[in-house]
Amino acid sequence: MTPNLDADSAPTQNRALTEWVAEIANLTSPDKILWCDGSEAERARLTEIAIASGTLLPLNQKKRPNSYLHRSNPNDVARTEQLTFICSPNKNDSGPTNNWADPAETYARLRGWLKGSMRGRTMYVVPYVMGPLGSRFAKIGVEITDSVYVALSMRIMTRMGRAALEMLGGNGDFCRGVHCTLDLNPERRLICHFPQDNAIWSVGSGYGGNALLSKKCFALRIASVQGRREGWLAEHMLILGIQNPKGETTYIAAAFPSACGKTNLAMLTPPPAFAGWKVFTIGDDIAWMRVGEDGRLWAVNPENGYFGVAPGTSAHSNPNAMKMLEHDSIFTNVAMTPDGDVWWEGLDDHPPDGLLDWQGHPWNQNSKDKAAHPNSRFTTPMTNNPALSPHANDPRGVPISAIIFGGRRATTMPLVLESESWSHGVFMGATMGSETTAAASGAVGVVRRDPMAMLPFCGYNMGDYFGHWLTMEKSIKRPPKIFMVNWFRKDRDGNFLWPGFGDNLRVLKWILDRIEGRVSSEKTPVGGVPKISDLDIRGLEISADQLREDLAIKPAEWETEMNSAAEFFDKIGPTMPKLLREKHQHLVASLAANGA
Ligand code: OXD
Ligand code: MN
Repeated sequence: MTPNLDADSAPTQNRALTEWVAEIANLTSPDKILWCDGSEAERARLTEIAIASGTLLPLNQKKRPNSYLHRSNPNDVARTEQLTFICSPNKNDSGPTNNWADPAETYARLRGWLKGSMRGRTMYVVPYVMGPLGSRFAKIGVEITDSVYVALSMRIMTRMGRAALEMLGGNGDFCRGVHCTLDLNPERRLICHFPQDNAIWSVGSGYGGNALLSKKCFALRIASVQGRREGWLAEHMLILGIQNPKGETTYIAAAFPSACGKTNLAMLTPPPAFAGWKVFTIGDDIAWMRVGEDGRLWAVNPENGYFGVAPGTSAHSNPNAMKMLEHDSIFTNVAMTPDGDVWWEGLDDHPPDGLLDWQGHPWNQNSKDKAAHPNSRFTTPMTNNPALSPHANDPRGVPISAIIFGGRRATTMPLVLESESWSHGVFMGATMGSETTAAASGAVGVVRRDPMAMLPFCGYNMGDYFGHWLTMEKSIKRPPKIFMVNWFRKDRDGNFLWPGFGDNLRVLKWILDRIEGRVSSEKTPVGGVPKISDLDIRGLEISADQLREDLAIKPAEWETEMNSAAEFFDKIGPTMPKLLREKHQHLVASLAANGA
């Protein structure tokens, strides 16, 4: 039986929305349509439904109130870049780094798959706002989904429900997201973006990065296209504020590929020697940045929660995260202890006896597989974060003084590197590479070019994206300084050269000193590096040799790096900005002059 599709039963006067919901309901034939209002009562109701169906397992409610475990289908544990498509009308608009499919053919194919697909299921209509309410940055999306896990997760990750419908009003536009899990068969799994229609269709996966359409699909792939059109930037960046002992706060945005420690950096706890310093989180994954009237770049975090990687999260690596996960969180694919708590590799050195692994099988220390999936996750509201910035909801955003690009690199990349100018910083971002991680399906630990950490998330031609970054210079009269960092360089024996985590504040402090002109940097062919004496290493056991090794620029390694960057630039082809090619040639020549 088709449910009541009468527009009068919808909690909105927006005809475009009610007609679209009716169209998708007619296609998918759900038993029920539920318009999510975002209320606490609704959360409780949906949680009961999820528990009854086995989608959520209650954790020990004394230890972790309102927290649940979700076990996903083992074939559905990470983003699937090979199944992710940009369906722009013109293939060149998606560019050589994205998969492209013809929009009309793709719509037809997906409609075929979705016909009657929600029979026996509830269709959740999830309206949401990205960005602080009342902000000029804010945008609306609506996700239709057949997954109660997705509906509950969207309530954590976005400003979901009534507020979105109020903002939408009778005529507002919105991103149309259709999500249907089908039977989770990888043969019928596709994540498709139609930037020209402000639309996303995601089918056959329940994994967060594929299924929470607000996140990678809207806030990066679709929004990057909107940002280019409207003159702003949608980036895969955390945003943090650093308060010095005088009480002055400086804001930094930083791009790192998935599972390279963005969440840890965004809520860093200063080392003991940094008494009086504080780090505040604005966001841990995505930044939307616009030029303000003062000529500075201002940023908001469009999200309202964190979808972070669990393994490696501990009282040492991220004490704030450990606090924020104490309640109101959904864990996905972590291990469960006999008393109904969570566990993952890196949480501590003592996996408790009697663990169930991420698939619910008994696990012990002799088991050959990990207890938690390497890409197991937590979903938690940002208000749980003890380090949340008082400006996280500020409609104006925060002014950005520095942009950092970072990768996971065992060699080549120094601890920190300063660019000479905006365009040189864009070149650094464009030539960035990183080792792959478990956040995407496929091989782990292979270096690939991942410019600005946006390779999987740029919704249009990457050459045009670089061009857009270069063009932004004209309107940013007071541009942030651009840096690169690498926390992951190793010595010859495979040991990390830098302790990382809270000690990364030492590097951020040097960056602040450079912004204020308090220290100088040493010029190298690839950018500026700190003088060892300018790095604040009070209370840190690290030798000058170790630091020198971590800051070393080795021309032969850079020659290999630039060869790989050249291959990438060639792959981009005609849209690759000439200015970046010239910078590349110039760098290769100066490396040769330095003995590469
Ligand atoms: C994420 C990712 O989940 O980048 O943030 O994969
Ligand atoms: Mn991410």
